[in-house]
Amino acid sequence: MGKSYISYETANMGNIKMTGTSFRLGAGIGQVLEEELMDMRRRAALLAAALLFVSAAVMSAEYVVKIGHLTNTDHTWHKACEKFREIVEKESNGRIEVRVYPNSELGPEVEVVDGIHGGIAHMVISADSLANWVPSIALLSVPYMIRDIPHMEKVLNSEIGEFISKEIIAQASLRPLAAFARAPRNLTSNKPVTVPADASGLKVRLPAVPLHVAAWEAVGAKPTPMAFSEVFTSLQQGVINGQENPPDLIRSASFFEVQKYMNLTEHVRTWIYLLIGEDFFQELPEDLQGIVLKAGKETEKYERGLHLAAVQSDLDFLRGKGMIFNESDKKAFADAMYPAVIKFLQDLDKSKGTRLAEMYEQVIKM
Ligand code: 2Q2
Repeated sequence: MGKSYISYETANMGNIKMTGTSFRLGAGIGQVLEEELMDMRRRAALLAAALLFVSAAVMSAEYVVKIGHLTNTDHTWHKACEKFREIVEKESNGRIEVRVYPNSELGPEVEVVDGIHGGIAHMVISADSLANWVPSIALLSVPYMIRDIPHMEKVLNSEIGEFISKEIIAQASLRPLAAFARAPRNLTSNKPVTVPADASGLKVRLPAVPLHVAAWEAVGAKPTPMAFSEVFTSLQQGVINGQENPPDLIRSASFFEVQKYMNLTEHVRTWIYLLIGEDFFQELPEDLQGIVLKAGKETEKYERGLHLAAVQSDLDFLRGKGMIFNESDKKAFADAMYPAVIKFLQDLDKSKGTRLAEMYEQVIKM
């Protein structure tokens, strides 16, 4: 055996650059040295494998996407975010890593929006709470406008739906990737609320959305806007004595533990978006943009299936938890809210140049 020379090549493994040691051995080496040499080779191979393993573990994705939302992990929104994560991580071969933060862990909805604008968060589930940025989104808060899911889909896919989507990109710098259908909002309380007069003086928590406030003031309630994550404790402590949300969120946040009545007011039906920060989206290379957009569409389909299955089971669950379902007089609530709602839309049209009163008329004719 002549001059032997082993080396392992410079290995470039993610962040770790490793240059191999070379061993030079003289001629005329006997069996012992030969064995030693084999041993060295084995050790070198083992070391290389170990380093490769370590580097794979510390190798970070090119992009990390943080999604913040307000439901628990059993809710369809969370499952949808998990689906989005799966698709995006797989399709991008790990170039994008998605982290989902449920239960407002990344902050309440509007704070996540602020976080996206500040570059520390990337995605959120939101809609009418974007009213501060996007005046036209008030359309999604109009009570007794959307009748059912087929009607919702018609509106969403109409020119009006397209227009609102574009406004969200232009004015809130957020891009809708998916739209999730929502169950109708119901008022919960510790006394039955059947007609508007029953809500008189009721301290009702609302999301900080001006049109919701106008509608409930018209009914005679005392609206108290606050973040969703504070509602449970506020109900428990009596800071408020009612709140209104779709049954799935009443379930997700365990409001049934502190609210006895599910008043079937069914006052707002709408949808909610899975949104990504537009600046962040524009930073992504085109192929990753395509993956994100496609994943959004798949997530929408997946969530719709889960949602349709959840609507009845959420009601059954809440009944099982002892909530008393109370038939509210929807016509009476609609009549009480209508003048204030129309005036709100007209005022906004005047002050912000929106066309909401006209859009409302179009939507109810669809
Ligand atoms: O009560 C809540 O906070 C939610 O149901 C909100 O309606 C929802 O988060 C919207 O504010 C969406 O922007």
